[in-house]
Amino acid sequence: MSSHAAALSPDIAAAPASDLLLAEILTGLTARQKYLYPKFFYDQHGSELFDRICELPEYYLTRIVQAILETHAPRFIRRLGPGIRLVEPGSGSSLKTRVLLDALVAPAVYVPVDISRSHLLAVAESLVTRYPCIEILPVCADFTLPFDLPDAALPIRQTVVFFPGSTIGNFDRDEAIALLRMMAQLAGHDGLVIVGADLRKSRAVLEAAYNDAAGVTAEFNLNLLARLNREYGADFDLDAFEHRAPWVEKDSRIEMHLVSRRAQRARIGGAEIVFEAGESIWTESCHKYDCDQFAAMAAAAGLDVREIWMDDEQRFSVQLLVVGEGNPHGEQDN
Ligand code: AVI
Repeated sequence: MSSHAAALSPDIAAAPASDLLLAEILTGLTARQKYLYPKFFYDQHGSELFDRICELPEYYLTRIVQAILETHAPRFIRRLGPGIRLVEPGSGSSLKTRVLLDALVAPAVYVPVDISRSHLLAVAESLVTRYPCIEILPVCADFTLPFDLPDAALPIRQTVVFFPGSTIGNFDRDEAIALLRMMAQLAGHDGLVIVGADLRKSRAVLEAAYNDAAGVTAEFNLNLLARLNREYGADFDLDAFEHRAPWVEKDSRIEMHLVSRRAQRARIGGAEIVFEAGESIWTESCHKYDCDQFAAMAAAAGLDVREIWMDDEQRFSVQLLVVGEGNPHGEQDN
């Protein structure tokens, strides 16, 4: 192993300005069906709550993805050899990444990309200590918008974009295709995109996963409004909203909503938001796929499925995608 000294990027890209975010929030809260983008879940507290969700007995996803990665990823990553740049959009606590980081052949570079600056920095600092032979270059950015990859000190031979945790399912079809296209572009010529896609299963299992008995998912959902109160001076009454997450069969997704328990008004950024009793803010969709459907989406983004890793019961899939022939990103240099 090389003894390359790891370093935090000195100039982490700026997070999106809060007035732009407020404009997005107000657009959502004044729409006919009120909505907020799921990216707003992930302030420091929201990221901690999400980590707790991942430990819940009902939330099968994290454990299965982890088991799939542990079974398949190390050998695969070692075979790629040195000079890999591993880019992880929405890296969070980088927990699933460890199995890849442990297997990376030095010298290598890890680029965690996350919207929560404080969480990103805390995680990056602990990674520097844990992986002294890997250059850690955190980027604070909204990964749904184009962002630049930071320069690495080392020559890069191949880029692997790692997006394992089913977050692709939090986007509708067109958005998911656009995101896959952006990942293909980041991966560039000869690059790889590794994406987790949760598979369709029974209503009972799915609804339990998003309506846990301990109420952590409800707290995660409500933290959105708490965050608007903390950061944007809003005055939402948290007790006047309730978490709901039904499985919507025809759209193959769990829909998360915050339902107003009564007619009420809330103020944010100089605007007044009016709620009828029973009206909801749609906060997240969690799409579940079958493999053919996912392959069609990947193809629409110019990516071909090279391999699929699954658990024995075929509850979750990790898809290895390569830039397809005819995709202009295949011609691009990194
Ligand atoms: C981040 N994403 C993959 C989670 C999911 O399962 O769709 C977000 C989540 N929402 C509620 N629980 C977990």
